[in-house]
Amino acid sequence: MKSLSAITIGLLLLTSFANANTAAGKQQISKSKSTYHWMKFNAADKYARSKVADLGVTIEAVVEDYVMGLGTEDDLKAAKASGLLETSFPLTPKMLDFPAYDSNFHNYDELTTELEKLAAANPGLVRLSSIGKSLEGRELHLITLSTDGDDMSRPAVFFMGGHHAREHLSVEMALKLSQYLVQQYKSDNPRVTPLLANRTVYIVPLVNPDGAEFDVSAGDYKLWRKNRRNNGSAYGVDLNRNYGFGWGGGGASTSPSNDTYRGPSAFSEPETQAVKQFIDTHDNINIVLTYHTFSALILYPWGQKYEHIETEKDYMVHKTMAETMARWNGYTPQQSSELYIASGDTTDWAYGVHGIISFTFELDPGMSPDKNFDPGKGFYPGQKLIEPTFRKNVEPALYLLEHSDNPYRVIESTSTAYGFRADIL
Ligand code: 0X9
Ligand code: ZN
Repeated sequence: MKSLSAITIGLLLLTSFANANTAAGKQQISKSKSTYHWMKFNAADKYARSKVADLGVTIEAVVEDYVMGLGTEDDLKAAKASGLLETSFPLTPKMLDFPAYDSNFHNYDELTTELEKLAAANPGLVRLSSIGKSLEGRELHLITLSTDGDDMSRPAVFFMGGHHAREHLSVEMALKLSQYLVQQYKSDNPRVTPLLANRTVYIVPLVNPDGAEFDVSAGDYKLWRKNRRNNGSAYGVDLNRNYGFGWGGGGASTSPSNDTYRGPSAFSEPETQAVKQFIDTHDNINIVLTYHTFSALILYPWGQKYEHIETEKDYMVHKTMAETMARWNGYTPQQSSELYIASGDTTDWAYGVHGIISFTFELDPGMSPDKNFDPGKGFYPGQKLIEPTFRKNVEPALYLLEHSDNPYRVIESTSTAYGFRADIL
């Protein structure tokens, strides 16, 4: 199930990290008394990968019979005790620094300015509003693209980026998508113009602005993932473990200091509450796509269990759409739990509660100039990756918009093969 790019990652990971780490005397990255460790586990199947996810380690790449993960000092202890750990080493600043040439990424203020400009220059097409406020009071910006004042009368796709603080590339994807659709509409792109005349596009580029700001607040990266909830002993809730469908199941930590901390209760966080409230009140949303980084994957429910979606036609729609989109972006399409079990994520909730066809894209990892995976760039892949990653993901976004009136159209041609009757599609 793994893509070639993932295999390339595997070949490069160990040598690159080993080399980086032999440069003696490098200061280790510290975060709240913790050092981050890169870990390589023997985990040949989804069951073993789920065991790793249950350790609290965040899984960052799946490579043949191994997974690469990231965790704190405490996570490393648990990893050693698990018997699955093969190697590990601490990350160095050089691996994490945000180089000066990456200034094309947008921090919160820059993102706000771009969205304001887009809305001001395109009245009647673009509306900038907010789905709520983050814990620290930042607006959770919402761009609505609709040629109709009543955006809820048309079928919609809801795109999100930035659930995880350090996944800045996902924010750029959502921002660029809003800009691209507007530009193409205005230049009468024969595909985009009719599309925007018949659909509503909702885009929240940055679900976790507090975390993203914290991640870049000191002029370098902090490798931060969660929001900035003060849990007393530690900071942050993993917003992608905080949604309320199957919340509290596997692959989510009960420990506040852990990177996959699920929070004290489902929807305990204002950011996930805002997404929930928005989706709950917009029943024209038929498809959700949430951008993350980095593994080059297209994921769909279930993530909390190994079983397929029980309703066969829903399973087939997810599978068919994921496989179709994979032809354009080259990612690997699979059920989320094929990667590893994780509970409380966005797509399980959106599909589980609302029946919305829901995808997680894990965007591209950073590549070194010789096209090999560069572990130092995995989390911070460099601005050169923004444009090509966006380009390969335009077609999937248009495809989702085109099918948002009735996603089940994608399986009509296979309906006989799967025993469906036309009237239930
Ligand atoms: O673990 C996550 O939240 C996502 N990966 S990330 O590296 N961006 O953190 C993947 C979520 C996929 N869902 C499940 N496996 N349930
Ligand atoms: Zn993520």
